[in-house]
Amino acid sequence: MVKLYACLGSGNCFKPWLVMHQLGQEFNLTLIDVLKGEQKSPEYLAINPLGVVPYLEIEAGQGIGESNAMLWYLADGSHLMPADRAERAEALQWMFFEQSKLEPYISPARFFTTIVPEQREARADDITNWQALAEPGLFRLDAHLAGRKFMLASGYSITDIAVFGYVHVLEEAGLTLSHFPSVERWIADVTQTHGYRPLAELGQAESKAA
Ligand SMILES: N[C@@H](CCC(=O)N[C@@H](CS)C(=O)NCC(=O)O)C(=O)O
Repeated sequence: MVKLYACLGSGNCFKPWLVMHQLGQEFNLTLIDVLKGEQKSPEYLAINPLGVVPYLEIEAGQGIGESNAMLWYLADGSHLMPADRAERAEALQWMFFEQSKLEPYISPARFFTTIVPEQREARADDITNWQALAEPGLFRLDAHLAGRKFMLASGYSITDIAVFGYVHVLEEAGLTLSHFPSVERWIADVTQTHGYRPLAELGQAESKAA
């Protein structure tokens, strides 16, 4: 059985967790407390030398880093992977967009606004900067989603899940969802898809390996 190493509250960890729930795939979950630095422990570095989560162990000694690569692996051959060649390329396009134009700004703004609010004041200038850097990507995403239900024409896919991971919690980064009305409508549609589970449930029910 595959094993997901993840931390609570992370949009990146949420992505493979949600895909496995939506595909009905069994998995083990091991929680890593990044606030305590467990991702840099010798035990964890022996599993994932990059020292970050998420990490998907597919068998002993073999695993995948990078959340969007995990989605690609997990969805292979399923209804969450677009069947059309051009759409698979479009899926990758949006996954790279998510990791270059959205996640690098929404994630730290959210971290210092909501996850460690005691550091919010000290990082106020950085937060303002990250919010400003996130906005062009969010306006681009909003324009793409205007008039379409999901990211790809063929319907709900890992493309939506990759982008959803951090975009659906943008208000926790101090951004304003109503500025992006098509994104707001799309978020509501994603939460209605089969097997959807919210980020707050990550770590609530799964078996937790040591
Ligand atoms: N691009 C990577 C990002 C991985 C990442 O930076 N994970 C964060 C949590 S969301 C982490 O482990 N941070 C702790 C650290 O960098 O030490 C992905 O999509 O998986």
